[in-house]
Parts: sequence; structure tokens; C-alpha cells
Amino acid sequence: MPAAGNGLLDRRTFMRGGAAFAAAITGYGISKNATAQPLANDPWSLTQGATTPPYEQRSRYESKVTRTLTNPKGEARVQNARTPLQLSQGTLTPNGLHFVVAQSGAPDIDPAKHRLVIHGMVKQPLMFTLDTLARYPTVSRMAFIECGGNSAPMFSPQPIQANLQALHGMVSCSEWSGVLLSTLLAEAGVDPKATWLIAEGADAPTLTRSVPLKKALDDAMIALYQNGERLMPANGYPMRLLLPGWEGNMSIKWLRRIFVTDTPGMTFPESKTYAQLLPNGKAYQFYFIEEVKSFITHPSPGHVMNGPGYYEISGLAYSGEGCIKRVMVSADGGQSWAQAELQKPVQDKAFTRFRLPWRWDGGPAILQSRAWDDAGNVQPTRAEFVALRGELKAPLPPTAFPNQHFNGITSWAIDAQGEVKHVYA
Ligand SMILES: Nc1nc2c(c(=O)[nH]1)N[C@H]1C(S)=C(S)[C@@H](COP(=O)(O)O)O[C@H]1N2
Ligand SMILES: [Mo]
Repeated sequence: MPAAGNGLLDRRTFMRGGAAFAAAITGYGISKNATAQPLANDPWSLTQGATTPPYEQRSRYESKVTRTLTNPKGEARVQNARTPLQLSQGTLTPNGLHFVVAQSGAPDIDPAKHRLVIHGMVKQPLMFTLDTLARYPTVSRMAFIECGGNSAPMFSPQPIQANLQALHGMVSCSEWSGVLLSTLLAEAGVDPKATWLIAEGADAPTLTRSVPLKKALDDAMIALYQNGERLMPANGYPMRLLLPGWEGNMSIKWLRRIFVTDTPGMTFPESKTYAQLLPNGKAYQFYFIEEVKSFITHPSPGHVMNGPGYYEISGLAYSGEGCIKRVMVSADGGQSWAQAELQKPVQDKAFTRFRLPWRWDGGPAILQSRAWDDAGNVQPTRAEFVALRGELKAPLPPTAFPNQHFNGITSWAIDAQGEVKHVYA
């Protein structure tokens, strides 16, 4: 039941269990003493446990599972927090671990005083409070948010030795609930000549971005809840714009204004920070979509392989243009590929978890994943990506943002000692 070279196993026969499964997995759960000896009573089994608090905190043994911060003292410049994807499972990012980009910190907004206005080329300008928004039909959906600068270290000419969190940790996925922007725009009555809107946040630098009206009327949401509770302060409390699948900076947090117009704003951040530089010295002025992408989260740099034998290769795939259709995995640096199992449900513009059984023989291996979406896009190899979009001349620290929108294949090399390293293959 090998499915490809270097120990990749067929997911269908493997998942069914039976003799093949037993042969691969034997030994991990077996103890000679399991039946012979009663379990010892540890102290925690002998006394009353902790009191249930009104709001639960996770186990103190998990306290090292945290975001990494670029500006931990909150100096007057941008703050980034990266999600520990190598320590997570499934497809949903806990609110406390969602990545953050905040140009000047999280404003301490009093929800009772916050207002959202919609004006400009509309029949009827509107102003909303949190309470009035609650009267409108609510929708919920899974959606990833990815910073256009996520994976920027991959532009380095040599592979930067860093963990997944440093390389790809500026993407997270949540269930968002709120009101579709199209519902509010319908009430405002958009002028048929309008083509853009300009969204503005209530934080100090009032980050503004131009959004094509077409996207606003498609699946844009005024998000009020994140994984069932109100938004986290740093993720836009009490309301944010959510543009599923588009570069994160357009999903304006602490949203207070939507100005409907017939021309893009050409605001400072969209001409300076958020234009995609190309090798020929030109730039894409508006570059919205986070393209189809995947990476292996387990194993990944920092994980220690515990001797040869069975492992599950698992990772995340997503596309800003639709649903993930297929993920292929290689254990021999791209010479042969096997199809991974996709965790259901596979949702539009959301994380999809993929898994594949692997028998590591203890020798060198190069693990890669490659994703396809249902809009017909395929994730490029790094070489293909770099040929089109360029790379840097010199390596930069992993926290730099030299360029944006990297979606090429990521490669992890495993050596005979079981160390996992970032390589270009
Ligand atoms: N008002 C406002 N909105 C903002 C930002 C900001 O600094 N201020 N940062 C943007 C950037 S660059 C990104 S990538 C996303 C990140 O969303 P998150 O912090 O909830 O992950 O928010 C965007 N919205
Ligand atoms: Mo961003």
C-alpha cells in the first residue's frame, strides 16, 4: 500500500485499519504492564479539582503555546503577532492565538459609543450602533485572514532557518458572524455609477483602503463575532470589515466609515505598503487575492522525529478564490506524489486540513505539499513563483516584509538524526 516514494502510504487502505494499519503502527500504545498493573493514583486523582471559573483559561501546561511578537513593548510602530500553526490542529484558530497586524495598537473602543457610517454615493446615508446592527439578518462563515506579507521570508535567496510560525504565521482561520455588507448597502441605495468604496478604521492612523464595490456586494461582511464571542480587541472590536480570501490589510478593523465612490482612494498605505513589487521594477497597484497555498504543519522545523516508523503528515491548505480541491504530498523532494485526505467539510476561502500516513525509514526525506483549488489554480513551486515575482538579493531577518503574496511550495528536509530543516528543493 505505498502510494508514492520514500514511505508515503495509501490513505484509503490505511484509514480502513486492518493488517496493514497494525503492521505500520504496532508498538506505540502497547505496554507489557498495561493489564498486569493497576494505574497509580496521582495526587490529582485523590482530591477535589479546581473550581470552574466564569471564563476558562487553558491548562497551565500549555502556556508556551503563544504568538510571537515583533514589538512586545508596543512602541509607536506596527505590531505583529504570529500564530503558532506548528502547535495547533484542525482548522480553527483560537481567538487568543489569531495573528495580528496593528499599525498603532488596539484602540480601547467603548462599544456603546462606537458608530459605523455609510455615506457618499448612496440615496440614504446610514449610521449604525452595535445594537441597530443586531436587528439585521446575521450570517456565519469560516474564513481565513492572511496578511499579504505572510511568508515574506520565502523571498530570501537562501532558506531562512526558522519555524513555521516565523515563516507562515500571519494567517489564521475563524468562524466569523455578522451582517453582510450587501444587506446594508441595499438599504442605503447605492448609486448605479458607484464602483468603489473606501473603508476606514477608528484606530489612530485611520488606515483606509479602497474596495471594489463588486466584492462589497459579493461576500463582504461586517464581522461582530469571532468563533462565537465578540471580536478580540486586537482583531477589530467591536466590528471589522471581513473580505474573505483577500489580503488581510483590506479587512479594516475597528471599522467606522464606508464611503461609496466611483474611484479608488489611492490612499497612502495602498500606494506605498500594499503594492506588489515585480522583478522588472514595476508593481501591481491593486493586488487583492490571497492565492492557493499549502504547507505542512506536522512535522515542521522545531519538531523532533522520535525514531523511524509511522507518522502522520498533516498541514493546512487554503485559497482566496474558492475551495481546496486536492492536496498532493511528496516525501522525496517532488519526485513522486501521493494524494492527501482532506478533512471535511472543505469550505470556501477557509483552512482545509490535509493528512497522509507516512512510514519514515529513518533516512533523509524532503517533505512538500502542493494544493489545487476549485477555480482551477495550482500552487506554484518556489522556482516557478520566483521566476515570475522575483526574489531578494540578500537574506533578511524573518520578521522583514520585503515583498508580498508568496504562495510557492514549502520544503522541509529531515535528516538521519530526525531534525527538520527548511530547504529549497
Ligand atoms: N484599522 C486597521 N485595520 C487593519 C489594520 C490596522 O492596522 N488598522 N491592519 C491590517 C492588516 S495589515 C492586516 S494583515 C489585517 C490583520 O487582521 P488581524 O490583525 O485581525 O489578524 O488587519 C488589517 N486591518
Ligand atoms: Mo497585513
